[in-house]
Formats: sequence, C-alpha cells, structure tokens
Amino acid sequence: MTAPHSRSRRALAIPAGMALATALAFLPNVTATAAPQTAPAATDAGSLSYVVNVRPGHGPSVHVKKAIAEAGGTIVTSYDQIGVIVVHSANADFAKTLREVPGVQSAGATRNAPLPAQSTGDMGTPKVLGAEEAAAVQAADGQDPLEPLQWDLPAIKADKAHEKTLGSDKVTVAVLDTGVDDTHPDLAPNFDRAASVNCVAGKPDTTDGAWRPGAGESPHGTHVAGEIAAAKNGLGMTGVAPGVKVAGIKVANPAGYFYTEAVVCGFVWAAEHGVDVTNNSYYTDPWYFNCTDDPDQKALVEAVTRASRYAERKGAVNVAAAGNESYDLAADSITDPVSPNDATPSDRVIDPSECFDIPTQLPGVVTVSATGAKGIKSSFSNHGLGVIDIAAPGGDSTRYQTPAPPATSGLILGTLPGGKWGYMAGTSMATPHVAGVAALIKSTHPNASPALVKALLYAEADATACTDPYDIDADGKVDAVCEGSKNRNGFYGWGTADALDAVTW
Ligand SMILES: [Ca+2]
Ligand SMILES: [Ca+2]
Ligand SMILES: [Ca+2]
Repeated sequence: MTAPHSRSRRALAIPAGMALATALAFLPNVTATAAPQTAPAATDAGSLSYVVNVRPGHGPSVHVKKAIAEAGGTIVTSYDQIGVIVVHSANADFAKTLREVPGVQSAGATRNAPLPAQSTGDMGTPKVLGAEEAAAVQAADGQDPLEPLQWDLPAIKADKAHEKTLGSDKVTVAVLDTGVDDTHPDLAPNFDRAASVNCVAGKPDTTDGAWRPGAGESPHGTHVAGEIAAAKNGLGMTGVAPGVKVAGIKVANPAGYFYTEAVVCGFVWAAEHGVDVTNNSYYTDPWYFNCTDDPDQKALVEAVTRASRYAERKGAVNVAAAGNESYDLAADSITDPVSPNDATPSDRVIDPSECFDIPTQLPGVVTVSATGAKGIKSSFSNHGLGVIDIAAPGGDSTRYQTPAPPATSGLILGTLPGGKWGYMAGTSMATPHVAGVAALIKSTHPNASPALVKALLYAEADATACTDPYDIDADGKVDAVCEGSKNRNGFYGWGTADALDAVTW
C-alpha cells in the first residue's frame, strides 16, 4: 500500500491487501506518490498553522489576543461566528501554551510540516478520454454525446429524472476540493462565481478565478463538479443535476493537502453564500483519524465540527466520502498506516468510536460509500454499520464489476481541466452523485431544511441488501463483512441514491 497524502486519493481505488502494482494496473496512469519531501519556503520558515477554539459568538478577547501574541502567534483570521481563530506561529510550544489560557477551549497544530508545503505533484491521475474513443460513442436522442459512457446515471435513475426536470438554478452545490475549472464548456453554463472562492490560506481569497486549480494541480475538484452539474447542452457529458448551479471552494493546497483551516474557511464561506449542498470528497489532513484524546487532534475535530454544523445551520446539506481503504469504520480497532501524512507516518491502532475521519464521520454529515457498475460495494470502499448513510456509484476495477455496453469503463466519467473529460474512481466519485441527488430534492422542495432533505434522501434511497458473502475478487476469501438489515446496513446504509424519486416525491 502506498501512503496517501490527501483525501483526493479517494480517487484511487486500491483494495485493501492488494499490491500497489496490481492496483495501479487497473487504474491506468495512476502513479504512486512518495511521502512528500517538503522544504520550508524562504518566508515564514518554520511556521506552523494552528486553530484556537474559543466561545463562539464573540471575537477573541483582548486577553486571548494578548496570549496569542505573547506565545509568538500571528492571527491570520478569526471566525467569530464559530469561535475558531486561525494562527501562524514558529513556536513549537504554541498550542501547549494556548491550551493553558483561560477562555481557550482547545488549540492544536493543523500540520506537521512547515508552511507552505511544497507541491509534490501527482494525486491520482485520471484516465483521459481520447478523441477517437469519444468519437466512437453513439448517443441516443436527447443524450449528450458522452452520456452512453455514463452507466452511473441509469444506476441512480438520473436519466429518468432528467425527463422530468434537470433541477433548479436556484440551488447551488459547492465543491470543497482542489479547485474547479469553470472555463470548462460543460461547467461554464452552471457555474456560480459568487459562491466560489479560494480558502487554501485559511481565509477567503476572493480574487477572480482563485477557485481554479493551478497548472499541474489535481483535476479532482473539476471531475467532481462535472459529475454533479455538467450541463445538458449537447456537448460532452451530463451531470446528475444538470440544471443546478455548482461552485468551487478551493481548500487543497498545490500539494493536495486539505488542512483544517482551509476546510473551516470553506464551510463558513458556504454557510454565508447561500450554498444548499456541500460536496466533501476528502479527509482533513494530516490525520486519517483524529483522536479526541490527543489535544491537537481534538482541536481539529472541534474546529471542523463547528464549521460543518454552522453550514448546516445556515441551510447546507454536507455530503462526504467514506474513504477508499476498505476499512470497517464500525470495527473495534483499525490500523492506520498513513498518519500523519505530512511527516513520518507510523502504524497507529485506533478506536474508530473515538478517532474520527473528518468531515465524513462528524454528526449530521451524510457519509457515502461507493458502488461499482454491478451495483455492488466497490472493492475499495470503506463501510460500517451505523457509519455509512447511503451508497452511490464510485466505480470499481473493470475486472470486478463490468458495465453493460455501450459503457466501456467501470470507472466514473467526469470533466477535467482544459476542456477534457476522463475517468476516475473512488468514494470521491460516489459522493457527488449523492450531492447531485440532494440538489434535485432541494429543487423539488425549495423550502426544505437540511434535516428534511436528508430525511428524503434516505427515505427515497433504494434499499439494497447486504452482499453476503462479499468476495469481490473471487479468490474464495471473504473481503469484507456487511452487517445490518436490507433497509439499513454497513455497505449501503439506507440504500442506493435515487434521482427519480428525488424529482417525483
Ligand atoms: Ca454536457
Ligand atoms: Ca426509491
Ligand atoms: Ca476475496
């Protein structure tokens, strides 16, 4: 197994126990990423970033501000609504010192590598659709040209839903990710610039276009955006909700790290810009699981919990990827080999009831597992009874789950920067299907609260019984155990997302 360094690696479909070389063979063009060898930049050398959590509703008190300054901290910004202060400091004892200050509820480093982490390039390369392959596709009447390749649309009845409605342009889904290339011709018609921003530094950068991925940066966010809302415009592909708006909130740095301060900024921005659904296909770096008995990690959980709850309070349904490591998130213990992914990771045995993959395991967040072209849990998808809320197509190795013709790939088609289309797989790709269905529900019920949208999402999902035994590679050995009933279980939660019910009920 490789050591993923960001949840954008949720695009990588690597079944547990599978040798990396084998895994890479079924996802063409995927290259292994070495643990980043970060070098501090000349400026801000040695500085780390911190979150300091105080009582919400007020700014930091004079007392707390003074303590931050005395401990060698510089305030980057303060989210007074939720009581989260973002600070830079080169003092190794900064968090420890702040935790002793009256009025500080928790404080912790958001990273282990000095600011800013240097770009390490590749984070899961998509399989770009070639011109020849695209030209060979025969679209039916009413289909966009590449739609016959999108087996994932009929898998959730989105094709039938589109005969009734494409969704409302009053609904916006924000993609918290590696950036969205809104100049793509399949995204431009539906892009919501006012709700888009760059949050990488932990505070909003509203420069025009700052939400886009930079040259050589990951296409992940652009792929996700197309899955949700690629326009039905006679060109390229069609999204799950091609009539809604999509926004880009860039929360991953050029190296692909989704740090806490950026994620907090993203949720707060979404909350205050009328976003109806947030799509979160990542985990917050550098810890795959944040253990609340660790004072630093506890502060990160606290900050992201406050931010995601704030977004929900302001009307957003938060949807997040369950992860690609074939973990049973309801197990008594999990061995996590990849954390922290910005320093030297070691095998950590954690209790998933006390250590959380955030934001996906936070209260209120919709947790999404992935299915392949046969509708069965993807070989790589995390699972767990009481953790998984809903399932949707995220793709799988074509060797395990092959789509019916005319589709040719078991992976998921999406938009790529530079006006391209291509395939990726992962719970990262399942999540936007659920975000799209939530957007259709919100289109049908414009006044529905996030709680009601979620209730409808789960009630309308098609109950999917456990796959038992689950031996996806057919080697005679069970690869994962599904617990629960047909109506709610550890593989598919309440069931498989249903876009047709979303526009009918
Ligand atoms: Ca299109
Ligand atoms: Ca249904
Ligand atoms: Ca097996």
